[in-house]
Amino acid sequence: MPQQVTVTEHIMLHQKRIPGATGQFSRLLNELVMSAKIIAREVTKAGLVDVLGFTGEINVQGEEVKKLDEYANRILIHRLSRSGVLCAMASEENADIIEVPDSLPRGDYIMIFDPLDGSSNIDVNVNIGTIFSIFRRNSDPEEPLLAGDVLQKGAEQVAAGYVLYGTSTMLVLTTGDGVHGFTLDPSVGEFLLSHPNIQIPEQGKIYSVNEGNYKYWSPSMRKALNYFKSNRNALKKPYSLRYIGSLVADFHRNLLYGGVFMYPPDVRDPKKPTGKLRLTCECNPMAFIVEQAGGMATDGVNRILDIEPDHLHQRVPFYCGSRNDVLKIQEIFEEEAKASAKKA
Ligand code: P6P
Repeated sequence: MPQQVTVTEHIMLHQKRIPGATGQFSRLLNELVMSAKIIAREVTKAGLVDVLGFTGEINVQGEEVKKLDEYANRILIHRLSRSGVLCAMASEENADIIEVPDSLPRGDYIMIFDPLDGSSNIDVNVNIGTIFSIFRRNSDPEEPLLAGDVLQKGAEQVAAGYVLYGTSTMLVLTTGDGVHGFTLDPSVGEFLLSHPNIQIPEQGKIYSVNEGNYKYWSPSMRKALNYFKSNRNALKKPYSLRYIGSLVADFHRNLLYGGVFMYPPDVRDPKKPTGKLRLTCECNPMAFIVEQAGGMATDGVNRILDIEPDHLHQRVPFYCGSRNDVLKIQEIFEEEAKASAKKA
């Protein structure tokens, strides 16, 4: 009979390899797992609100169920605040850092999360996800929290992962020793190890980008896109385009099959000149995961994990996936920059 390893056992086994981990780390991840189970329960019912007429903690109005990202946010903040492990959190849904109040037990970790990324896809039953990033506090715990404790560069993450709510609910996690996938077995309510040591293929066959923004892109991004669509690439034939419009779903497919996800800067929305995706709650965790799986993640020039955040909701260009494909994008951008410099 195959060994069934729960995520809790995996964390406990791993904890031995986290220097100084006093069990805090395991408790934090276990609270996250509990939150994921609660969110998964509500997400799977989202389409039934008109049939069942109830939604558990969300009121019976249909539009409330569509605000599942608010619900997921409330669940995560409530449970993680009571883990006794965090001193602060930051959420894609909240403008400012959320400090754990003195009335609750506090710890030395900080979690940044997107509670339900891609939530606009709920109405059409497309996979959505929770993305998280975990840091240790650097400053003296006896002193007030510093912004720099939260705005650490991605290379300082101690763990990152996502929960993918879809045909099955999966937790994909790295604590710096590889990437491991756990699938929720609803019959026992446990996440079981289903994808140990995930490695992304070095060479992909898929590109993921919203081509609807083509006319808003730079010439170098258009050149990169045309590379993937041409016969003059590593495959000697066009890559396949796969774009779900939900980061966790697009990322997860590329992680397993190989491929590259791109969200470049565009001039479509002047409020988002550097792209749509957020550094701290989307790009950093995905970059940590993809590097641990043997892939790459850059902003087109810099390694995502080396970027020092300026502010909590900073947006960055994002190119992430199979190493050869991300390197090729960087090569095209470098060539275009040199050509432009010569013309100048
Ligand atoms: P677009 C979802 O809203 C999201 O934040 C990511 O999950 C996804 O990758 C991206 O936006 C899709 O954006 O502009 O292509 O619809």
